[in-house]
Amino acid sequence: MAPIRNLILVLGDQLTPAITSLAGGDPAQDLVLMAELGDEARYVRHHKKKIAFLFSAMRHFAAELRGLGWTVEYVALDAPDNRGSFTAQLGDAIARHRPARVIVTEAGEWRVRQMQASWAERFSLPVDILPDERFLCSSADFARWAAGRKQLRMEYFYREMRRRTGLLMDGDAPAGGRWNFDAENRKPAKADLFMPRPPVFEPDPVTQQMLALVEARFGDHFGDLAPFGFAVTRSDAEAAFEAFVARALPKFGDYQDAMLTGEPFLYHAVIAQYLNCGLLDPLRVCRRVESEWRAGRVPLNAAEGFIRQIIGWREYVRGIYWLKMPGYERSNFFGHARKLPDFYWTGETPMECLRAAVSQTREHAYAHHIQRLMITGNFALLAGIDPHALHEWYLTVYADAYEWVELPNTVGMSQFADGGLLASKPYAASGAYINRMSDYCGGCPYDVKQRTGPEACPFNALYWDFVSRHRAKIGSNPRMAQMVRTYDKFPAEEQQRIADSAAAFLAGL
Ligand code: FAD
Ligand code: DLZ
Ligand code: SF4
Repeated sequence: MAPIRNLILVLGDQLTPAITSLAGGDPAQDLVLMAELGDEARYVRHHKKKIAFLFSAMRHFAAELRGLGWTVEYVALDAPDNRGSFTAQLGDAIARHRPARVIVTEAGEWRVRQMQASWAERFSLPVDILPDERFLCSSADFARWAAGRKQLRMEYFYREMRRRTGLLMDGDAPAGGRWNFDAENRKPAKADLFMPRPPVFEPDPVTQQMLALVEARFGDHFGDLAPFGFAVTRSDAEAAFEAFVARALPKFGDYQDAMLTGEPFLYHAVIAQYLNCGLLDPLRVCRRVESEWRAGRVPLNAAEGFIRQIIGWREYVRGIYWLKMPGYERSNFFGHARKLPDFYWTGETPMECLRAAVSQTREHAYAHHIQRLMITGNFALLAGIDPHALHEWYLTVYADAYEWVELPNTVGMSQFADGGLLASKPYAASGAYINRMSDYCGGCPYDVKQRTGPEACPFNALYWDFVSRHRAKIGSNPRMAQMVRTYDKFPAEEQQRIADSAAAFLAGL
């Protein structure tokens, strides 16, 4: 190969030829660098399945790029010249190839972006850090939208994004006359023999090799490697998405909040791991879903609900992340400090809802949104778990977890640790909510109808104890004030029983 003009470093979550660092490059003159790095696999001890998925997807992407004519220097985890970190690996490549400049697309995480910002000085070389155009709203655009607003609310941001993309718009008006059809999306699900399941992709030789390597190097990390069925190529990720569109999307809206024993995926898309690493494009999947609605094959509440998650929530949480980092990571509005209970790792708890959520997380590196928010998240909030420890748990255990999306969902949405910047009220709920939206309680030794005592569902006393403990902080929130008033109407003896039950349960954690 002729002397290298530019060295293009492609990160593990930038697996698309359309990424800005590659889009302006020239396969004839530029060299692509990719590396499987110990530091990235261990900055939290990621789920084994997540590491195997991402490294296999990276290997397949390197092959895709070679097919497009690129020269790729791919540093495998067990290569003798693997330097273990982005900075060391890049330094090594610069010393050997002496490129004129380095080109990267901005990293998704603060931590890695700090590294990128240090490289020009460190290596005495121009380093172009290009915007990540997979997102529809840049950090600067979000900051402009947020400036001067007393409250940031996803719903208003989402409307802007609908107007900007034209998705589900009829001229200037939202399709169907409403922006949001969530009121129709709260149905509990029933067991159904014909429930769709995400397709399973048999590991090819590349993935099989990766599974063995991950077992050898990261065998002590959380999670099961087998069964492994994730897509690791763009075409298989597309096929997984198409299977969702054909089979699950029509009911996505109706059952979005439902939870069912033995059905970890229900009518969810199970595509966040593909979107977040670049195998699927967010705008393209939204346009595809809109076209299904326009063709009359899916109802509007399903299409709108799905599109809102992506152009609304996904973009909104990323905006908040970049607006508030680095301080956001240590938010702790309620001053919660309790250690994360061991059962978040083992799944060993009699509480059936938590056992189910943790067990499937261990097996699939997946739980759907309501399990994350209303089971593991809700429990942590009520029990007063340290939000930073919980953040590290979510970042570790899900195949789709990257800090830019996980942190605001955990710290902001689930733990209200930012004091209400992201969410309009704490997502705190007693066992009654879980009983309404799932079938877990029927198989649980605790009684969801009892509020206090050793046999009562722990969520109940913990919920009212949370309301009582934090009344000063939540009482001014109109949506929580009603709960404070209800608590105040309980007789003093009942309030005492609540405090005693919560304390006894927490002491035994
Ligand atoms: P579906 O329910 O089918 O939704 C479709 C898509 O919408 C998802 O693939 C995702 O890209 C997007 N989406 C839905 N909800 C959100 C949301 N709240 N924020 C951002 N995007 C959303 N999502 C991640 O991608 N990575 C994370 O690390 C992550 N951590 C979370 C932690 C907590 C505590 C909570 C409450 C939520 C978290 N989420 C995270 C959001 C959401 O739970 C997942 O995106 C979703 O469960 C992924 O499964 P799915 O692809 O089947 O999603
Ligand atoms: C998540 C992750 C992991 C586990 N491993 C690697 C890796 O070895 N090499 C790599 O380039 N990227 C990896 N990633 C993704 C990076 O952590 C990701 O680019 C940052 O989180 C910034 O978004
Ligand atoms: Fe969970 Fe309580 Fe229901 Fe048991 S009774 S499954 S702990 S909500």
